[in-house]
Amino acid sequence: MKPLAQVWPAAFAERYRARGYWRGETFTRMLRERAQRLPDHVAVVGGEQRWTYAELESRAARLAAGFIALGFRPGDRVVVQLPNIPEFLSVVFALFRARLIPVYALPAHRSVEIVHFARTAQARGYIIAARHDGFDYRTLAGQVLAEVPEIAHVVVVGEAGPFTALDALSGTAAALPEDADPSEVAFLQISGGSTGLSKLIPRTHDDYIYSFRASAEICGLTPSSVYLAALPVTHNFPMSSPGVFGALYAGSRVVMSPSPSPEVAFELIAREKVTITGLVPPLALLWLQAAATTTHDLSSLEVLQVGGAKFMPEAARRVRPVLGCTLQQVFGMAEGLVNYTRLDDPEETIVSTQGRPISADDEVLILDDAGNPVEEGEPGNLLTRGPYTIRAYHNNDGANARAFTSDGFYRTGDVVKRTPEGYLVVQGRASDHINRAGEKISAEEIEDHLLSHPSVFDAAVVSLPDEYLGERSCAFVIAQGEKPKAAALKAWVRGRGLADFKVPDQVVFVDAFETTAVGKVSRKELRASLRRRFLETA
Ligand code: J2J
Repeated sequence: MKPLAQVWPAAFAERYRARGYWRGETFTRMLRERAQRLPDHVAVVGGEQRWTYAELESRAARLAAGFIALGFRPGDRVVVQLPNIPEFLSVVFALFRARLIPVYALPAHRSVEIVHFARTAQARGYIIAARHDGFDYRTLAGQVLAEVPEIAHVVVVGEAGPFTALDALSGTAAALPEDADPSEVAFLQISGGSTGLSKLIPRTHDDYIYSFRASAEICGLTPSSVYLAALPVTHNFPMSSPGVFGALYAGSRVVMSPSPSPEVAFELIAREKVTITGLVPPLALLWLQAAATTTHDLSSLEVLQVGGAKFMPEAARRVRPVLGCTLQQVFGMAEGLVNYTRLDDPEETIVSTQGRPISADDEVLILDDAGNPVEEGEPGNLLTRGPYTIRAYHNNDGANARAFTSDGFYRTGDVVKRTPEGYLVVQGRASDHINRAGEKISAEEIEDHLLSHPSVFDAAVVSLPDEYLGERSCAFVIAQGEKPKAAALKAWVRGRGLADFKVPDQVVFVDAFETTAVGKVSRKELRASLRRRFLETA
């Protein structure tokens, strides 16, 4: 398959190179260089395993040869759905080494999502763990294969059943291709899916490595830092802000936590002397609560990053007194732009803003609905372009026409205001998704699944404020014929083969939806008015 493109206009690419953002690094060279410089330094810890940089590199090289021997060809796409285990790193570095393109899926994804990613990316491979968190991914792989026979190989970490065991892969290094061109697409990341199904985000070696190299610097990572991957590592935040890749870039140690729960993570923090980790706001609240009574020593923790959804100032203020570390707010997106509060910012900036961009060349526009710049300090729609923000989704002309302006700005869908110091404060969003504890849910996608139920005449899914989750999802449903039970509708959505976090938290039956004299209101207005009326009467 030919390499995928993500193309910046030549003048921009030249500028990003001239300013030293794009340095022609690749994932493969990055790991090789670390393995040469810090061969015996521990790169990753997880479960019973502790691999040095040299070991991680040799495992990746062996697997890369194994992937080629299995029949993959450079350019092939491979869906990677792995939990937080060291093998995630050996697998993806092996894919990079063999010039295969990982497509990242979350452990929570089920057949609907995986089939969609596999089809959209035209994947030829699928890599899973045998089991995780009580779920058997081999069963899921069987369902996916039945729908996407183009997947030639399923590779399993652990007991492989009918598939290929990762451990059994072998091949000769001689068959490996040349290293990638740094401007090539290295992998496909998935979008939060604000409208309809998730879109695929092509990121190049050049642009992504810049984003996590700069992130590692902003977060002060060094070879003596220890990064705990608490959130699922295939998500863009724990992957790159600075995440596991930023940590490896800096020669730090990565600790893979199988769960973000305080019970599991606190023990790892104490044992491995973790210095930095990242959480979504609901988990940060849980950690703050648990820290009060824990017997584990958390004193090594220097930085707690919180992002993915808005962290309220009242909660943010408690981080330093309770955990004794610096809070860093992170406002980022898999499409590119990432904002950080800086470690030495005044406490007030840290608790009340979502940070400022990584790069001096991150262009930020804050526009009103007519597309004109708002007055400084006023809220408006955030648009951005820059050295690590994509110019287009993979193979999706419709979404590209909506999400990007003709001069290449990405419409983030977020409503923000900017402080005089250039820090962004997230006010809300224009798009209609639900940000449930950092997991983005498309209202449209869930409405479609509800509408497939024979007793559903119409459905509108909205976000409601939730004390713990930040937002929860609520489906307003007009029934036809016999009214189903709320639990039955939830089970219906789950049974369609969707990630659990997408099942509506609440179902409210209504007799009719609002229409206006001129006809039906837009779905967007309808959702807004349902939410308003519900909250007024609640
Ligand atoms: C409010 N909303 C936020 C924040 C993200 C680092 C951190 C997060 C993500 C991420 C990421 C927010 N306050 N602090 O990729 O590298 C909402 C916005 C944004 C959307 C992107 C990273 N941090 N958000 O969350 O692609 O609405 O990336 O546009 O999953 O999350 O979601 P996603």
